[in-house]
Amino acid sequence: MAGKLSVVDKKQLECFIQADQKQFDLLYSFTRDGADASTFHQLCDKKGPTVTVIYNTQGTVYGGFTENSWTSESGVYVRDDHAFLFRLQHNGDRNPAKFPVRKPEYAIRCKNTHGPIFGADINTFEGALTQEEDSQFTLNGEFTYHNSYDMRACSIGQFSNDSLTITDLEVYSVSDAVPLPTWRQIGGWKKQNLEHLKNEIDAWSPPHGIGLKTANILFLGPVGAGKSSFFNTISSIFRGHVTGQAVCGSAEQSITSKYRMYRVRGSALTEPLKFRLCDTRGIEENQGMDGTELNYLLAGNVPNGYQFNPSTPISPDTTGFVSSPTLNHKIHCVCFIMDGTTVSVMSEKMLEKIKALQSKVRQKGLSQVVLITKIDKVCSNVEEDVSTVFQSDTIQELVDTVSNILGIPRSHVLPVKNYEKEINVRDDVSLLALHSLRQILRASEDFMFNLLDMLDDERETKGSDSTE
Ligand SMILES: Nc1nc2c(ncn2[C@@H]2O[C@H](COP(=O)(O)OP(=O)(O)O)[C@@H](O)[C@H]2O)c(=O)[nH]1
Ligand SMILES: [Mg+2]
Repeated sequence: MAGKLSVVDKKQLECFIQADQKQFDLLYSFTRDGADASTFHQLCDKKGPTVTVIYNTQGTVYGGFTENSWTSESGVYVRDDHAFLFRLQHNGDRNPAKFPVRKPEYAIRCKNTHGPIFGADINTFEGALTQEEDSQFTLNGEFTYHNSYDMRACSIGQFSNDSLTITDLEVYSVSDAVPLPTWRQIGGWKKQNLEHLKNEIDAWSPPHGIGLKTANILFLGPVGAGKSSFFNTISSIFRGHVTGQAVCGSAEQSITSKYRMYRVRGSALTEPLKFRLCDTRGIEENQGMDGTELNYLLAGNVPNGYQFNPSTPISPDTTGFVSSPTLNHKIHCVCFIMDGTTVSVMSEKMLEKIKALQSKVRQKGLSQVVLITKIDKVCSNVEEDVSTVFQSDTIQELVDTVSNILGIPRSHVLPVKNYEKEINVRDDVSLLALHSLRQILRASEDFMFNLLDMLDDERETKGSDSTE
């Protein structure tokens, strides 16, 4: 049994302990082993650093950490300068707080007849407790506050609801985690890595010398792959909350039928970033995007906001058709967006269609990148914690498969999880999405540098012609 602590809670505790990565192994729990002080000592004594976690019936999760081992003494206090009490959830909501030890000489108390005791503050239970109806337990210890721990302005109600009715008490050993091997390095998953990426993308602009104001990135992929959602994900990161500017979803009316060259900005007042994400209708086996339409899109003939019409394909006679597009209208990089849950079982016909579109992109000398979406549905570890993506064998295999199917180097095949059911932005989701976006921008730079080379060559040729 793995215990009830979620990945997010474990990360929060790592942050409280001020450690990089810790491994939490469940030593003891009321529901698994029975609420008995002697069992607690049998399973938890001499185990080094531990965390005791209490879950009450009101959805509050709190407890204490000690670096020292529990032992079966007759009631001795053990000094611990790094012990602390903590709260993870309050009334069902995440509400983390750390309360450091104030009198370290009284940090924990080891008593063979009792469960975990933190200072003169939390005395959990004594002897054996019986499980009540509704699988509850009532602790028979005593909670008195502001003794050995600095509770700051937190009242007993804000800490534990002043309630001793709980659903479980767990003790985990806390040890240094052995990092799993990763198959792709991205330079860290910390908040500062995210901020760094955000600043880098914020400051990004096309190379000088070709007169380009923005990079135009076209999303191509089957209906429902997550094209509109990827734009929303990027927009959410810069706006600071999950947004739904591009309509997405699987219902008929939410399927994209307009061509939109979206700009990304932090707020209505800030300057847009120097790239546009171009969302278009999806590829379908028998209809949707075709080669002619794609050529017009790549060349920059299709006006922003153009409504696709299945019965009359776009042509130079279409209202708004941009007949003399400049480099600023053209597409500079194509990003294929594939649904990670279905890509390995794609029909032959769909694959043929995508390959035909790919060859049009290649003919224009444009860079291609593939995003694999919905990786949360492919791997449950990734669903809980996106920062495990490059430790997942399943995702690695998926990247290999897509790279083989589409003939695109693995460095240009990027797994992402879009914001979809979330209300708030999450660092792990944002970091992976921005990392992918940076790869896309770099791919668009490849095309721009080729263009710059050509322009330089032309200038040199002209220069040498005029000096002859
Ligand atoms: N779980 C999950 N769902 C996603 C992800 N990306 C998109 N979706 C969902 O897939 C559906 C289709 O997405 P949408 O962006 O409209 O696809 P589009 O047709 O390519 O624009 C929507 O219901 C999204 O919420 C993802 O990374 N994870
Ligand atoms: Mg869409």
